[in-house]
Amino acid sequence: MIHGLVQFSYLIATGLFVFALHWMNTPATARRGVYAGVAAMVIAVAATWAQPEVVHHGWIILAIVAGFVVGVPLSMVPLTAVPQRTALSHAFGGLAAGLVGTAKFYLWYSEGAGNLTTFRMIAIITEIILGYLTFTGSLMAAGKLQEVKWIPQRPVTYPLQNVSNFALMSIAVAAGIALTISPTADWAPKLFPLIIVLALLFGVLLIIPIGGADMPTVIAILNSYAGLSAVAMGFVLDNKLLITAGALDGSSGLILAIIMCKAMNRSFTNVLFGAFGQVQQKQIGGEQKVYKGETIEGAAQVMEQANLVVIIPGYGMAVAQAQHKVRELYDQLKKRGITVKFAIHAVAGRMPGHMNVLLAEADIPYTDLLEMDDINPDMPQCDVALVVGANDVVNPAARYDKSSPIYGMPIIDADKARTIFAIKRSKNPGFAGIDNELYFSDKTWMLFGDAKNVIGELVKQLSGGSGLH
Ligand code: TAP
Repeated sequence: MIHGLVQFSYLIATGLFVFALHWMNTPATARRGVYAGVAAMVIAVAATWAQPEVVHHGWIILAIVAGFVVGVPLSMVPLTAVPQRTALSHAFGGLAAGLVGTAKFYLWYSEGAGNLTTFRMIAIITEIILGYLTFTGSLMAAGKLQEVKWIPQRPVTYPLQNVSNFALMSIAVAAGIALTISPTADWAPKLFPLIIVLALLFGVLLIIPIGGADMPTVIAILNSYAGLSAVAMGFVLDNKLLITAGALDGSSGLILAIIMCKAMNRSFTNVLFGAFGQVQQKQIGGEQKVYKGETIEGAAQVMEQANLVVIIPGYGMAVAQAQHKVRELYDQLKKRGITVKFAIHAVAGRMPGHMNVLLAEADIPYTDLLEMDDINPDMPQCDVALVVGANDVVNPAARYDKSSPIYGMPIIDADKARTIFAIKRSKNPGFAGIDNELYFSDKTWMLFGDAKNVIGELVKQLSGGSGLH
């Protein structure tokens, strides 16, 4: 009876996980998606706990308390730190899978022959290799994104790097095969830790040659590794929910990584082995180019005359938390009958959907958020392109400069607009570490300053000057 109820609850939880992912497809239903995911997780934990095989209730309570102690502060990080927060979650997931696989191996080994079947051994080896490498790989990724001092941000490369990494992994897999063939041999418990150490090491070495700008993509790839290790854990523990939830996690991570790679025109191999971001900063044309500044009054006047204003947000809008001021600017322009659209690049900011989340928070209608392919054809008719803390995603070098680290990445055609106003605080480059010639164009005028302040000033100018307030 209880077994049937547990399985039924697992079915409900699986259904809710599927719907949670589906609802997260669009901002309009994303919140519902989060609630569905939370409900599914609560059902999953409760149903697992209700199983009669569970004898150590104290340990479960302790684990739940520990989860809260770590999880609640983690949930409070600013939006800009969500990628590294996500990486930490994957690290915990990977570690859990690795520890469960380790515990199960030694338990079954001690219980004698017959327990360690070939099927179970394959599942355990897959689980620990993926679990432990996800653990250290995700910690490294989180550290890089958090700009932890002792972890280099730029890719670290050395001769024969890929070959030695591959050799390391091959040794781990070979040891795993040996263990699968002779799981009850005397040497088996001694060989097992070698696989763990190699997987832990591989996680670190896998991330070292990858630059900071590729970290969000790598995190999505690690997401899929964590999912796959959960699938293997499901087979080890004979838990169907872990298998389905792990498969959903693994495939969604993979799909996300593919979407990001496409948006940057990069291949998986390029992300994992391309040492992106290693190219040294290059001066445009060798000569000193100058930026043209514009006053708030001047910029406001030009905007007032426009028919179409396209706002292009980037990472700087997130840093400045300027989305609410952007909303006020949007309102001011709309009041004047000006068409205002937002051009959303798939990898603007530091995580997928970063701009959408911020603009949705400021209640900007979804219908005015246009993806790159939908807005680019309109850019030549755009009177004003307002770049709000975006840099790499509007850098025209991506179109033609083969030596540029962002070469081939599709960009928002801000440079095709009649006038461009660009808001940023300094002359510093964007995440890829390169200059942006858009800022030196004849049609571009810089509005230096923090995005929230500059847009606030623009709003003041428009609301005061027009007599609308
Ligand atoms: P970035 O190229 O990183 O440029 C952001 C700009 O914002 C900087 O030039 C910075 O200049 C400015 N800024 C920072 N704080 C600001 C503030 N408070 N007020 C005003 N401006 C501020 O951003 P992007 O154009 O959004 O491009 C995203 C980058 O991340 C791309 O290289 C992309 O490939 C990479 N990436 C993103 C993702 C995802 S999923 N989003 C995934 C992988 C890689 P100042 O310092 O001068 O202010």
